[in-house]
Amino acid sequence: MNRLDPASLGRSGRSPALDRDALRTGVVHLGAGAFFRAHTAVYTEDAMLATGDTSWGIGAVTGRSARVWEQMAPQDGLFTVTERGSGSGAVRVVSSVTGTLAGPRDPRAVVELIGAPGTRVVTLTVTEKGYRAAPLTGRLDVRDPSVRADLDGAPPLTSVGQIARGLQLRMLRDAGPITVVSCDNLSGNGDRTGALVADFADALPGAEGDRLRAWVAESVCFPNTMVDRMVPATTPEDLDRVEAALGLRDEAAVIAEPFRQWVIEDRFAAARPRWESAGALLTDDVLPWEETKLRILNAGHSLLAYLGLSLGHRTIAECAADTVAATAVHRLVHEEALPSLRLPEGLDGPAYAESVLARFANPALGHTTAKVAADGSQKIGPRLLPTIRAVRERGGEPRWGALAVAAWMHHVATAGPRVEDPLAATLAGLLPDRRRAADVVPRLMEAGVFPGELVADTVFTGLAAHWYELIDAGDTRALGKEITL
Ligand code: CS2
Repeated sequence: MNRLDPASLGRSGRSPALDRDALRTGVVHLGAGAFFRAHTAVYTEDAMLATGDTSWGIGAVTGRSARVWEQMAPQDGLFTVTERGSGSGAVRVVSSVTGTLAGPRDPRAVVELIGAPGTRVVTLTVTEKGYRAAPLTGRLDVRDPSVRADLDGAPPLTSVGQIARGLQLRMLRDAGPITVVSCDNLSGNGDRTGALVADFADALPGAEGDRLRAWVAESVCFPNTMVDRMVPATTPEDLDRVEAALGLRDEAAVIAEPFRQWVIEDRFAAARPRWESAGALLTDDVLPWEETKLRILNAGHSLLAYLGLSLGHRTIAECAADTVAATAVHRLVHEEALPSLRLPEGLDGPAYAESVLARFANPALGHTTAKVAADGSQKIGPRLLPTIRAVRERGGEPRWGALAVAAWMHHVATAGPRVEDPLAATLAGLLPDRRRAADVVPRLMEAGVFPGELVADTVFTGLAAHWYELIDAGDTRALGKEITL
């Protein structure tokens, strides 16, 4: 079977939606994984199609694994998105990527691309852990060996290093202002990225850092954004199904739910794609959107994944169909998350929450609990802790937030050193020999994930220990009784 690329597509009587000869690279994207392909790349293609302005082709930079480069580069950046769920559509060929760079193999080319005068926007989806920030402070972890190497002048491999060195090149060449758009699930993701770049500059020797910092303050914007689309990992069966539908082999195919959303703070240092013509919302107040999505969708997702794993479920949809897990997530979002939020203007909170729960139940998506459970040490903070703190500030008991934390701890204790988490070694090192609640919960409270005030809060830690015990006992009836009470 022929591989998807512009020529094979042409031979099959079709052509990419965009005129590839007219495309210029205006955007550099760091972290060209499945989410980027199903979200940012689609919005950018739609914006170019709607406006006819083809100067926003994307130079896509892959992360640590060479796999993504091997998927995309031989296809000249073409790939497909297939929607699964109600109203699911055909296999769509996306053509907004103009080139694919393997970040680890070609770090100098990444810096060069960010420094190119035609580049006016950098977008990034590098996941929570990709920022190399300490979970509790959000500051750049300058003791991390890769961060250190980037600071010492090696061709940069970390995302913050790539951005900072790219900006430095723009400064030196006078290539003009640029906007860096973080699209990861962190609250205040743009502000955080800006602060990390400033931390990087501060850690550079003397005048070099001062100069970079001053130029960035003057010439770079870091708008906050909220991104949303559930994108599972593509499976070999998915690839075969796409091949059957397309008539060509697409190794870079992605599967996604039909829903997508992007809310972007309208704060740009230079020109940008007209993403609003592709359905994005440009606004000056993104924080309520970010917080609402993180505390309802992402927090609910994490609770379903951790509790679901302890109940033996493989997919999020199976969890959503399980009365015990579904009730727990319903109670987390309605009883604790919603009352803690400043909602975006005009958004009906309970209706939003219900629409999110309905999306979890999408049986066609095949989103696995294992994928959502990954990197918990980086996800608990932005998703769950603000809700838990808000409940405590009101003098309440954060039952459902504590259940999510306990379920995460149980997952960590069960997986041991095999847990998929950048802090895996630290977490495994903290685990006591005896895996009882009284031993595990206080130890994992010291993982650097929970702030001192929560570690010292016996109402919170007591609830976590209680839930941990119930989960660990494996008595689903007893657990169900408490949750549905
Ligand atoms: C998920 C997110 O894997 C996870 O942690 O909660 O990737 C989620 O699917 C997206 O944020 C949805 O927009």
